[in-house]
Amino acid sequence: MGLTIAQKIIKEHLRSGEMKVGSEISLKIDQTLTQDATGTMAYLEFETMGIDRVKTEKSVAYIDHNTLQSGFENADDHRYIQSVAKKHGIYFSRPGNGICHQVHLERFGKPGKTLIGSDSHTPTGGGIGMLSFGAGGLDVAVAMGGGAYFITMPKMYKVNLTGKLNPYVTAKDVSLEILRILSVKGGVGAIIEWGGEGVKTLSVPERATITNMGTELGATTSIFPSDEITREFLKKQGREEDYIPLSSDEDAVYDRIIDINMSELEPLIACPHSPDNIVKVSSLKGTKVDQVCIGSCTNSSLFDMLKVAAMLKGKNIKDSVSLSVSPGSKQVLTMLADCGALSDIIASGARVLECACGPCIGMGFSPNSAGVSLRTFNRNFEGRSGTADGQVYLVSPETAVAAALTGEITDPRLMGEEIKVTMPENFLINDSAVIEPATPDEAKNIEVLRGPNIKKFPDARPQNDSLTAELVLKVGDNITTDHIMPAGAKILPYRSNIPYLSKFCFGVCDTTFPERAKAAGDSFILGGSNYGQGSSREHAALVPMYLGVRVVIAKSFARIHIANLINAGIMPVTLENPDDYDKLTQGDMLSLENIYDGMDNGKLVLSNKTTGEDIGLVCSFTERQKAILKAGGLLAYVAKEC
Ligand code: MIC
Ligand code: SF4
Repeated sequence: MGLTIAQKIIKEHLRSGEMKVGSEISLKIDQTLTQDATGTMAYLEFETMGIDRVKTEKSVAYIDHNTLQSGFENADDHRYIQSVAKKHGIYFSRPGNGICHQVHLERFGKPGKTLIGSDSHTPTGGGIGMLSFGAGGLDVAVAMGGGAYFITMPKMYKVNLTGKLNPYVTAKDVSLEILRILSVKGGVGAIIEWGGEGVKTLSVPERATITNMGTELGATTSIFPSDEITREFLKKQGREEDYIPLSSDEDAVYDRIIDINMSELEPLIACPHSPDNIVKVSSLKGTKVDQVCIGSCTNSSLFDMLKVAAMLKGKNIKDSVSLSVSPGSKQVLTMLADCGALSDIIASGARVLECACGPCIGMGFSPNSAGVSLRTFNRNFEGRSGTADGQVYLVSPETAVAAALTGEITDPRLMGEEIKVTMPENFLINDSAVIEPATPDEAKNIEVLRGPNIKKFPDARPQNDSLTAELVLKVGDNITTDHIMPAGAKILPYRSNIPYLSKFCFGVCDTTFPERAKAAGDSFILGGSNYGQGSSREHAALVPMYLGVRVVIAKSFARIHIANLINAGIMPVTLENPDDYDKLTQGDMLSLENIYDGMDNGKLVLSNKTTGEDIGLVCSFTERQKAILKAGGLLAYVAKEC
């Protein structure tokens, strides 16, 4: 039987397990990346492991999320990451060099290699045929130390692309179309491979937009073939030697095939507050727009920015609209400046922000009260923009510019003739903002610089054989990590200070949660389906762990979050019968007995002491996961193993 692209890469990197859907496998990891908001914690964890030098082929530490430096906290974290990177063999991408996924694609990613990153949009690397996964910081720390990365062997989905995008219809619309078809849960447990004749019409940045947003489907990752277009991209980046061809076998078998005819697509838009809340742009015609933001790891390539500049050239944005443009990398910004396109953007009235995540993670540029904000980003979860009642829509750069120029949601196809941009012969290569690690000899004398905001990593506790505790919080379906542990300008600087961060845990749902959880001592949380979707931030597990949460019960979980819960020593269990969700009320006293036996049998009985009812739970863990939970989290487990 033939193999898919992902299966071929998995086969080459398999460290343990059988490539059987649903069973646990572990992979050798060639490259890692971190960003600052998750990186500080990941490097603290790496240091705890006591390994001198990373064992990967390449590890890169990016500073791109927390760049406001509104106090000493961010600056201290940057300094810590820079020094720890230098000492331990990690490349350091300075603040200003760009968004991790954009820079990694341009400068470091390689087809056929494996990459894990402490950021959920790491699958962007699939745009050049790299098998890349978002993971919690602890998993990245372990991979840097040479340890394998564990996943559940995914199903294989194929999206068969035919046709060709029409003018003003873009790769972003392809991403939104697949979200419309599959929803934010539709990719869970699957790798999405993009194939078919249509693939040849898409450039690497367009492919990367699509693999980037595969994260919003809940997919394990997404990947494109590596072909002549990939070779051309790498050649223009001065690294043709990194190219290898990669395609699926003719007789590869897929669990599901989805057809998308790109010629039939039209501009789409994701409405508040979920990336799968998709309608046609034309159906919202005339909706007044207050703010437009262009950028993020989804749409900040040179290709995107040149199109934006071409549409804005010689025009002024509407008085009522505020427009921000954040180029994805120093390379993109410099090339925009060199060819004059940056001047066209500035002249239109746009505010050019630095090459960083910025508004995407609520680091400034929050919309006005109840403001309508059109963003070329990948997430529009409630409150994420920093304005609690902000109405965020996700769109392509073309739809974004159309709104900025007209002041209302406008089908970009009405904006006149097709825009044509000419991509340069070569990209401008200048890696001056990437600092190389020290040699092993030099490293001995490098001091790691820690600021006062870096607090001790909280100790996880082993799961005991029984637990009686209160259900401190009951929440609904599709709870995101932005609900559990919000980000944004006010909170993000404290990512290395779990005690402080804990004051904001679940703030979007219930501001009384932190106090109540602390008072309860041990506790349970109950969620609906797809609990923990969204980011890879392990803080969404570490902070509840710090507040005493021992078990999270849900109808179903998102992939990265379930791994983060186990790594933090919190036991994730699912309801055997999802309808039993209604039999549990916040405040109920719950009890679990014989937890260890239950872990072995895959089943537990939850006694609701308040109502007297018993509820069946499924707890299917691998031997390794059981050992992690019993040890009190991954760090304790790794320490025991060494
Ligand atoms: C996000 O887009 O939500 C983030 C911020 O990039 C997160 C990482 C984090 O919370 O630091 C992600 O996607 O993993
Ligand atoms: Fe940064 Fe936004 Fe991309 Fe997350 S989704 S990495 S915050 S640009």
